Formats: sequence, C-alpha cells, structure tokens
Amino acid sequence: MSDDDIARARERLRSAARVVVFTGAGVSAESGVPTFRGAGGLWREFRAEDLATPEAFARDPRLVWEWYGWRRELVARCAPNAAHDAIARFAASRPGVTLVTQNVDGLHQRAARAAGGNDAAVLALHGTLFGARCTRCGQRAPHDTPVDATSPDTLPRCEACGALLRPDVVWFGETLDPRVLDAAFDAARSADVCLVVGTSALVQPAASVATLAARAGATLVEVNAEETPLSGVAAFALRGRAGEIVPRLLD
Ligand code: BJW
Ligand code: ZN
Repeated sequence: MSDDDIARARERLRSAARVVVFTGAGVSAESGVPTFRGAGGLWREFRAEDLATPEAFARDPRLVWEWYGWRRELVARCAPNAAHDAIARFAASRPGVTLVTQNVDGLHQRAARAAGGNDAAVLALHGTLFGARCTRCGQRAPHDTPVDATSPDTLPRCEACGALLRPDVVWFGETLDPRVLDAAFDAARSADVCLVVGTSALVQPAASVATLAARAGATLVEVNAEETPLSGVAAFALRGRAGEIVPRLLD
C-alpha cells in the first residue's frame, strides 16, 4: 500500500455521490473489543455452537446470558477509536453516506452522537448487545442493566408477557431483520463507492453488502489488517490498521 493508493482512494471517496461504509469487528479492535476470528478472536476461545445459536440459548439460557453480560461490560469500558470517529464525521458532514455494520458493540452509534450525526441511521445488521427481545411475544427493548445470570430464575423477563428475554442480536441460523437488510442492500446497489473496514467477509448474508455493491459497479475500497475474500475484487485493498488508514481516507 502506497501513499498514492491512499490518495487515489481518498479522491474517489471525496467525489462519490453515494457511499456505503460497511464495517466488521476489525474496526473496533483498536478500541479493545475482541474480534471473532483470527488471533485473540472470540471464536478461538468460545464455541459459537454453545453461545451464538438459538439452540444454545434454548439449552442453556443462563450460560448464554452470562457470556453476553461479560461482553456488555467489556464493551462499556471501551470507547470509539479514530476510525469510528472519522466515519462518523464523514457521515455527518455530507449527504449520501450509509453506514452498515455487523457490529453489536454500539461504538459507531456513540461516535455518531459525538459528531452530531444521526445514530439511528446506522444499519446494524446483527442487532445490539444493549438490547433484549422477548422469546415469546418478540417485544424489543433497550436493555443495558447488569444481568443476574447466577441462576435461570434470575434471568431478565418480558414486562408484557413474562417470558424469558434474550439478547437482541442475530445468531447463526437466524434471519436478519428484513427492513435493515433491505435498506443495506438498496444502499449497496446504488453506491458509487463501498468502503469495507475490518471484516473477514465470511458471514452471509452480511458480506453480500460488499459483493452486491461491487457487482452493481461500485468501487470497492477495503481496509483490513489481512487479506480477505474481497481483496481480489477491491480496486483498493489497503492493508493495515483501521484507526490509522480510515482517518487518512475520510478526514
Ligand atoms: C482489522 C483490525 C484492525 C482485525 N484494523 N482490520 C455454510 C455453512 C454453514 C452455515 C452457512 C454457510 N453459508 C452461510 C451460512 C450461514 C451463516 C454463515 O454465514 N456462516 C459462515 C460463517 C459460514 N449465516 C447465518 O447463519 C446468518 N443467517 C442466515 O444465513 O439466515 C438464513 C438462514 C436461516 C436458517 C438456516 C440457514 C440460513 C446469521 C449470521 C449471524 C452472525 N452472527 C454473529 C454474532 C452476532 C452476535 C454477537 O456478536 O454475539 O455476528 S457471528 C460474528 O461474525 C458476528 C459478526 O458480526 C460476524 C462477522 O464477523 P466480522 O465482523 O467479519 O469479524 P471477524 O472476526 O471475522 O473479522 C475481523 C476482521 O478484521 C479480520 O479480517 C481482521 O483481519 C480484521 N482486523 N484488526 C483493520 N485493527
Ligand atoms: Zn413477551
């Protein structure tokens, strides 16, 4: 990656009418939030089958809540980094920017609020760590109070119907909220540039945001510490840390 690559990608972003920014766990790595795959990733230490599937929750909701409670506390101690901040300023300073994230950590939303932008406009494909929804009636609510997971009887319950609440995230084998996914795909299809930051691009249907955009003619700009399946398709595959490269592209 040369300074010239960054300058050319930066110019492409500056002159684009419509930009989709698509992010994954790598954008939050420098904030101290663990990624999923790769060294130090959550799936190296924990089995997704035990913690991030509807079957796992049905089997042992206490264990699953305990894990999500731990992740909530971890993320609550983290702050948005230079990449989140640059993306938030970029989105707040011009029209035509759609931010699509796979992350459930809320750091893009916190950065958006700090930049005077619209945190509600962030399309969070995989939900949020700081929400819960009812396993029976489906009612969703913000939920960021500590969870007492010492026993199944102390787990949070729905105010409306009394059934068990679950984290408001999307687990393996579950469908994504169609309104959020459709909005992301629509933005991808009409984008001039798709800036992809810190995702292994392995999880579907989320990764299709990038491939749809590329297929529809968008210039793909990838920022990642490592090569991914998107690197070969990207017009610019910028190798390095999001917190260093993204501000150079967007500020
Ligand atoms: C940096 C950096 C720095 C690090 N700077 N870069 C084939 C077999 C089996 C299943 C499937 C299959 N094909 C499709 C599926 C289904 C499955 C899937 O995609 N599986 C694949 C893994 C194979 N998908 C689903 O199940 C989805 N639903 C679905 O398909 O519904 C239809 C359906 C219904 C019924 C039956 C079948 C289908 C749902 C997927 C939900 C994913 N959920 C999770 C957990 C969310 C909640 C939680 O957080 O607890 O979402 S899994 C996890 O992966 C999380 C992430 O959002 C997602 C993506 O990960 P991400 O963000 O890319 O992170 P990493 O760690 O993978 O990558 C980090 C990157 O950053 C790396 O590239 C680093 O290099 C880089 N990096 N530091 C720049 N400083
Ligand atoms: Zn309910």
